[in-house]
Amino acid sequence: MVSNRYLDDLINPEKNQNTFNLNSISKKDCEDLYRKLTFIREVEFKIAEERKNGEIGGPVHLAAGQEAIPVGISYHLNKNDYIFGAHRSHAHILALGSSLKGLFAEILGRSTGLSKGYGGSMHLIDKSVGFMGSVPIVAGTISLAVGAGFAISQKNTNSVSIAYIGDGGVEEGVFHESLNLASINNLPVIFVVENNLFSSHMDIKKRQPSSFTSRFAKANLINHKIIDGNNIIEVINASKDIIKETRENKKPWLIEAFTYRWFGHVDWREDIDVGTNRCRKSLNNWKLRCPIKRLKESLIEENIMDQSILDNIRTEIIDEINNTWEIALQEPFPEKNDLLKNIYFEKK
Ligand SMILES: Cc1ncc(C[n+]2csc(CCOP(=O)(O)OP(=O)(O)O)c2C)c(N)n1
Ligand SMILES: [Mg+2]
Repeated sequence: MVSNRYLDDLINPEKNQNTFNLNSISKKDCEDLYRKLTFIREVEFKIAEERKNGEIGGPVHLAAGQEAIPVGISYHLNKNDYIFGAHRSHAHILALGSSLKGLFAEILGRSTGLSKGYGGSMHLIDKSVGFMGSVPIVAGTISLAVGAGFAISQKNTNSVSIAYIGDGGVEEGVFHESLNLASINNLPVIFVVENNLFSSHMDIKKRQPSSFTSRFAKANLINHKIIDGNNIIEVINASKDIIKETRENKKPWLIEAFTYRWFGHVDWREDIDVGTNRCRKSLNNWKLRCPIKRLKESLIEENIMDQSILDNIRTEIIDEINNTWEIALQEPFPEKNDLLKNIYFEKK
């Protein structure tokens, strides 16, 4: 039974700024996690910068601040699982090990991009790592994840299907229908609600009678767990048993992970003056709850790695990202004649 105090702290930006207990994770994994989180954060910063200076033509939805959720969940996934994202999915596809060059090329509309340059930032796919797709239509992939759950159940394999959903996505009818179908059919689907307390510029307090969306799991007799999405260790530990149980018992779960995005809804601005209750004070407090800062401080506190090693790793990562960006910029655009190629079915 989780205490109300714990739950209140999860949505209070002034709480949970502490370091982590790293006992459950090996030294090597600690380093890997730091690398992965830092890599994804710096990729998002690079995209923000290139969007700002006009190199990227289309909108980008950035997840800086929210990285611990996909990184922690992906820790237990493999390429035989089925993972579905939404409009803010750069972190999710990278956490699964997809190609950075493929992501950059896609965002730049190049033919070597993950969706051959036809989709841009919100249309990502890489089946080789289990990522089955992301779309801009809010809640658009939840029912597809349930479909994958049906397929797993028919084939009787031990894969799982993951649906990443925003707190805004929960407000679409298809979310509720999907929970119902997954529950009644005992499907191995894990609904991961990334509750960043905002849908575009609207605070959840103005939209819902409660900030906790996991109550909808209860209504459908689905087990659920509520966690601090900015605590990488908590995400890893909580999702470990849930993913294992879902593989074995073929029953859905819902994880509600609280977090906050550093940028505004779309593109590079912080948007602290846009929307309800988004202000400098709460953004600053959420930055103190940063999953990377907390991991870094924990690694130093427990003498696992020191500041200079951590800083060198970050510098190496930034160099790699900048080099990959330069390579992606040289990639070709799709051919004009191919524009209609993947739209209409053509009989061979
Ligand atoms: C069906 C539909 N309705 C509205 C929109 C406009 N829209 C795009 S993103 C978004 C907010 C979604 O919020 P949430 O699901 O919490 O995800 P977050 O942006 O916080 O990651 C909205 C309303 C849309 N793309 N699709
Ligand atoms: Mg949201």
